[in-house]
Amino acid sequence: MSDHTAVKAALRAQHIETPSWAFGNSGTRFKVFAQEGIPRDAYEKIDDAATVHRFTGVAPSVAVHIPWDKVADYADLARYAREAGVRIGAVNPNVFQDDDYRLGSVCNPDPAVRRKAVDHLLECVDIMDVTGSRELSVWLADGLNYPGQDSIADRQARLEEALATVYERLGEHQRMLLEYKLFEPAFYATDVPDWGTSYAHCLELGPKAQVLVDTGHHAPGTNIEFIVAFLLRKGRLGGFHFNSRFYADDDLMVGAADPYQLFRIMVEIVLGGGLDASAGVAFMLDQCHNIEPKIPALIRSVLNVQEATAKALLVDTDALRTAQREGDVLGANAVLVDAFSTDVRPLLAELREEMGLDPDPVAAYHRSGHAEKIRAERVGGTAAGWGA
Ligand code: PSV
Ligand code: MN
Repeated sequence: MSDHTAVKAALRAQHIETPSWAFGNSGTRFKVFAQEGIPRDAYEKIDDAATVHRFTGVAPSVAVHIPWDKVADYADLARYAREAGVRIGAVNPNVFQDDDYRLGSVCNPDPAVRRKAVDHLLECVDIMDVTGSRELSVWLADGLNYPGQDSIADRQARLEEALATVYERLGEHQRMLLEYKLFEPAFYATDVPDWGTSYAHCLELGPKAQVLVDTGHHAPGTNIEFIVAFLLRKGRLGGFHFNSRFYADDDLMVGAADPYQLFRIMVEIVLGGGLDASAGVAFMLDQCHNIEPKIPALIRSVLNVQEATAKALLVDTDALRTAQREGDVLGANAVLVDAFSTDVRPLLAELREEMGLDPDPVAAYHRSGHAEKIRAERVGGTAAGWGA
């Protein structure tokens, strides 16, 4: 696409969802470094998401994690979000932080624990009904640490049964996104370890079940853009959890480790029609900002996705197709490299000015005094942290 007006229209339409949990304190298993000005409840996390949206203009929704974002009245939380200028996006059930889940949640050998996990998943669909959320974003920490610990096959059967129960409960405009992860916390075998397993379960469930690709959840060297192209073509790419990694599931800012990989992913999205609203691909962030300030890190992350998308939109698709048809290996590759090498910052600055935004959202945030304001206001109470 070389028409800049069309590129800007596509960028305006692309929405990037922030994760409520990225606004809270987080860390590694070695240390959680507390920061000042951290939200103390779900309402203040929504305020922070609204701040990211105010400066970027393209982050109008925030994913919640239950029970980390548990409130007495979800309709009130949804109303609060609307008034703050955002909406509640994906609902993420948490079936991994209870002592009962030591041997897994929906794959647990104990039927009572499985029931408890399914009940929580169903409770999250109830929350979606109230908040108007359309995505139930399911990630299961289920798996095995040792060979022989449990039957891999039986666990698949339990998984199938639980997912089917939840799938049946989904409303007409709701869908289930099934996230996979190679390892961690299970170190020997994970019950949904890869996109193939997730895809197979989604196929069995029905059209409202789609695969969620968390970019940090693969073995090193995995060609993620292949997965994206495949799933998109089959109508089963539900969305992303964007982040970047150097080693495992590092949850660093998307685009920080490998902007070229992010670009390649976005090229497949653009070429496969994944930016069209009808494709239903949810662009969500799933990150932890352990040592850096959280709001500017999330603003930067949104901008990184936008930059990669802008470059992907600048790929000269006619030249690409011609080179591909003619077997011009180097020519085809050069078309992609040219787009990747383009400095899209002026185009994005222009777009932001047209949207009534500051062309440099990170600088604008720092100038705004917002960080100082929340630091002064948010004293007392318990800062949200990994968990709550
Ligand atoms: C698991 O590593 C994961 O990617 C899932 O999406 C969780 O919901 C999220 O991280 C938060 O810990
Ligand atoms: Mn994730």
